[in-house]
Amino acid sequence: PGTIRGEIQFEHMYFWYEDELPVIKDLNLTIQHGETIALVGSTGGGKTTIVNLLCRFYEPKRGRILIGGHDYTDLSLQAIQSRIGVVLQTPHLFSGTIRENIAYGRLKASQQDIEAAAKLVGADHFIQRFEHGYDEQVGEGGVLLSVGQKQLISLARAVLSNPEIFIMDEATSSVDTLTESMIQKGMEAIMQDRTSIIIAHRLSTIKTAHRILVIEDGQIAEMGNHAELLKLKGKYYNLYTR
Ligand code: DGT
Ligand code: MG
Repeated sequence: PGTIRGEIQFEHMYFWYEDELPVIKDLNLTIQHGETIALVGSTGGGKTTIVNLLCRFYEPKRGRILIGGHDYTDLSLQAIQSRIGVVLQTPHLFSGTIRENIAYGRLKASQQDIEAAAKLVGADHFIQRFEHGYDEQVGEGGVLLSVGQKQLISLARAVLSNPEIFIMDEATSSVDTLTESMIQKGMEAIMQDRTSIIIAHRLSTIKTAHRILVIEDGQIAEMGNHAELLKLKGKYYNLYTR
């Protein structure tokens, strides 16, 4: 008991948006507590939809999702979202300072914690260069920042929330590869002992995942670790060597 804290299960899950075209088709998957899963696959395959469902922005049309062994529709929305730290494919900042955007309502967060989170994700160096540092205004929706900077601030926000489940949907897609490789170790430390789901088109960032799932047409087309999938010489191999 108590060992399935961050376990996630998808049971015979189906989903479609309002146009009713099937997007997720009979997804069955158990992600162990502490496991790092990577979702890859061609555009439109359903990866972000899986994240939307897990955060309960939408609910499954058929089948169910269990978090920590409980059907998640029995949990409150707030309970679910407080257990999940998510960096969305399109990062959302609100008008305010960098500090406020990282703290995101966590009124008790100290400057030290905020800076530690920013350092871990490689955001601290560009924040320090602003005239007002952490007190710099980001503008409406973060217009005064680049997409990569917004991504790193969202990442720092997710890190600071210290979640049981950590989800990154193309979280560093607009960050330069040097910064990305510099934060790799920090990100691995975050993912250690948490259930983590990473989505990335840049496959170098997901090589170390425990399991990689190729999602095609709303289904799991291939599953295995990096070495296993390369040996298979299938879809993952084609994505990787393309
Ligand atoms: P990506 O990010 O381009 O690699 O693609 P995925 O794998 O994240 O795909 P996803 O889940 O965004 O889209 C799966 C399918 O669902 C695709 O046919 C587009 C469709 N879809 C996504 N979001 C919506 C939505 O809000 N409304 C409707 N009607 N369809 C959507
Ligand atoms: Mg997506």
